[in-house]
Amino acid sequence: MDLSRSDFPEGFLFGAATAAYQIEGHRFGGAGSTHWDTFAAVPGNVVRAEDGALACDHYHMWEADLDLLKDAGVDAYRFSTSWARVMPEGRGAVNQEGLDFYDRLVDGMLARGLKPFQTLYHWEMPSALADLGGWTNRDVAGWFGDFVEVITRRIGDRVAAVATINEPWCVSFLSHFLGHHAPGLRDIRATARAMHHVLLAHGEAVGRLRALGQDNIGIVLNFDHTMPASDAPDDVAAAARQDAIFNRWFIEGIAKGSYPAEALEGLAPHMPKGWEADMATISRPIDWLGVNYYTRHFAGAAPDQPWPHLRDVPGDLPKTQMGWEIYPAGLEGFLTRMARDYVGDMPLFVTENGMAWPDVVENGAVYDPERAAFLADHLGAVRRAIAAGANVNGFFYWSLLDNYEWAFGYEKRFGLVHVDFDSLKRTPKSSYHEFAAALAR
Ligand code: IFM
Repeated sequence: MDLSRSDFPEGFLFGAATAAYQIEGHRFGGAGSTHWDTFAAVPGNVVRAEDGALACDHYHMWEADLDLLKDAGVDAYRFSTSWARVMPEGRGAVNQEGLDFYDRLVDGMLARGLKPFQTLYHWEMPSALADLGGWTNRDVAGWFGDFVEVITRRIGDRVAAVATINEPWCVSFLSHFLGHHAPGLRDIRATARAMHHVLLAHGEAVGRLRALGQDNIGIVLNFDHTMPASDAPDDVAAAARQDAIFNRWFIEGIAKGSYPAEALEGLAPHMPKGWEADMATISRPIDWLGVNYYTRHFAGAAPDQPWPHLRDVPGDLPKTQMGWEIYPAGLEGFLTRMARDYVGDMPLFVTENGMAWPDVVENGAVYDPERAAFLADHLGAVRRAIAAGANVNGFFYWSLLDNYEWAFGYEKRFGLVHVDFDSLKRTPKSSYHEFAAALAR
């Protein structure tokens, strides 16, 4: 990898990211059931019906995993704290074992010189709250706020930065409209409510965090470079609708206190009554914005289908194991677009970027030049965005470890470190070594 730290501004943070349910092993330590446990238990939802019960057993192997980060020479670690681990029923009783675990984990990061970047919700909706409608229930904002207070009182004094929600589009649209993620709904009314309530919960969390004296508060949004399938006006309009739903809804709610007209045209009839009054809470000021970026998509018009009248059209660039096109220019585009259209000089972090590849261990090693090239190309895009004036402060590779890739189970390998899901043995891939060497230069 032809890169070094000196290619980036002084103080630029390099890191790797994970999420609780994807690595910890949710059956350990008194965690409560989540909607992912029950979603995975239904045939057809998840490859081989796999769940996060064991995952990478990070719950027991966290020290070795933190050592991997330290040995890579990264500056920061993006992790999440599971709601259902801390409050097994989602509200009420607190699981002290869960709090103790995160307390040890944060101390372990600090002992290794790693800056803790915490995410408060990376998809572990406690089942007891899912029973009450989860993200479709307006009360979720208050339930989430209570959890935020409990975990922040325990570790907030030591985290370097905190994000409220990871990828609200996935939490809402992917999970309630497309049905690919838990709770697996395909219902536009549930979608509109989830898309609004997830932002309301974000705003509520910002308020609770500020009241506790917490600073460096952000949110992590995912973006997908959207292009029209052709120059035909119908396809151009379809791409604008897709862009509004995926890329604009959440950032406009937060940065401007409004939702894009192209998305409201289909969602407005299904929004909860009086939603407009929540926009002040949703647009409470934040301190930084996390950008997750993986790929691009072509959108075509599907006039014979209900709103949003969209069809996916495959592109012809090389693809990752997920079938996602590799398109680094999209990352540069979103970083500069966020700065230009929404957040100005506010610090931006690339909170996730990475690729899945069918890596195999051969003679005790994993050779993945594809990943190193992907990483170098996307870091190049970050450099170009910085040169164009975007205030990008850091980059987190997704993911440190191969892990539970949600509906794809353990099949898709995103890690810098290979995990054998039988023996749980960790094997740093050649991309890990190349990344470490670039950071040491
Ligand atoms: O694994 C996920 C992660 O949980 C959220 N962002 C995208 C990743 C890859 O699909």
